[in-house]
Amino acid sequence: MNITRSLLLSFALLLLFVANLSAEEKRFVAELTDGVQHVEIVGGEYYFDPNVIVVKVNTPVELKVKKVGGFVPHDFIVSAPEAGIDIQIDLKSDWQVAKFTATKVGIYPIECRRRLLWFKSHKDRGMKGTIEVIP
Ligand SMILES: [Cu+2]
Repeated sequence: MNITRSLLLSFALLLLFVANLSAEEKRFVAELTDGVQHVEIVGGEYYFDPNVIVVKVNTPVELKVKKVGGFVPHDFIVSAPEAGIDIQIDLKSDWQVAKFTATKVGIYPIECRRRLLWFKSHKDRGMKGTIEVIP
């Protein structure tokens, strides 16, 4: 193997490593207070934190979301009407509240559907997550 090829290979491995880092799982189990599960999520370039939310089925959820960082617009979308979750919020720098009660155990995707021109969508850059509804 010549030096150019081994350099290219090292670079590719480095890219894979960085891509995995950006997909790091940050798990949060909703806190139950007075019968309501509370969750706070921030969105930035290009992530949600936390990005794995665990909630109990048939128990109300109060989910607060906001964005941090620059001027890039972001949204927060969970489209799972079959499970009682249908959220579409344009993120602002102030907290916004979504209330729902998940009615079906399962794993449902969270995503930002924004995209600038022909660039990769925010979701493809890592701005995604999941809501895990447990029994
Ligand atoms: Cu975004």
